[in-house]
Amino acid sequence: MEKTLILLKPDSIQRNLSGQIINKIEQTGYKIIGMKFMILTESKAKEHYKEHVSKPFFNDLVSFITSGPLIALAIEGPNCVSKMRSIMGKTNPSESDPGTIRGDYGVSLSMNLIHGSDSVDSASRELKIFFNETELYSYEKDIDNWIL
Ligand code: 3AN
Repeated sequence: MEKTLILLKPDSIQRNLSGQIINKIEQTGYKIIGMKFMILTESKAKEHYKEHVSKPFFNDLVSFITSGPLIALAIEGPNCVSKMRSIMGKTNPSESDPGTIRGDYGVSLSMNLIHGSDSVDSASRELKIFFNETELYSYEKDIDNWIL
């Protein structure tokens, strides 16, 4: 089954929005199979954002994501990578549609509340940075059969 990594970035916690964002994710019907409250180490942050290493904003990205606690979520369900990307909204909150997480709550490009893996391959790589296999839980929900 497809899995993806979601991060509620430090601004979600600072702005007391983590509950609302988790609520939106839960309302999709997709399954939370892992959840962790943590402060990311610099080395894990660099590993997570390694595709951006040459970008001018890389250092700011690493210092922001390590600046305080975040919540890492592992989500499972058919097509969950692209579904989560669509409920997040575009990278720049000012271009994100109302109803999306960034469109409703985002205020800046660098502090845009949430990360979601952008492909199945990225999800597989990124999940390993945040979770061990034993920290991801397989369980049944009655609505599993309703999500196609
Ligand atoms: P997304 O998170 O929508 O997949 P990416 O992967 O292009 O976006 O960028 C990763 C993160 O880098 C974004 N969430 C955002 O916080 C930050 N970012 C992207 N572009 C810029 C930029 N031009 N200036 C500052 N920060 C940026």
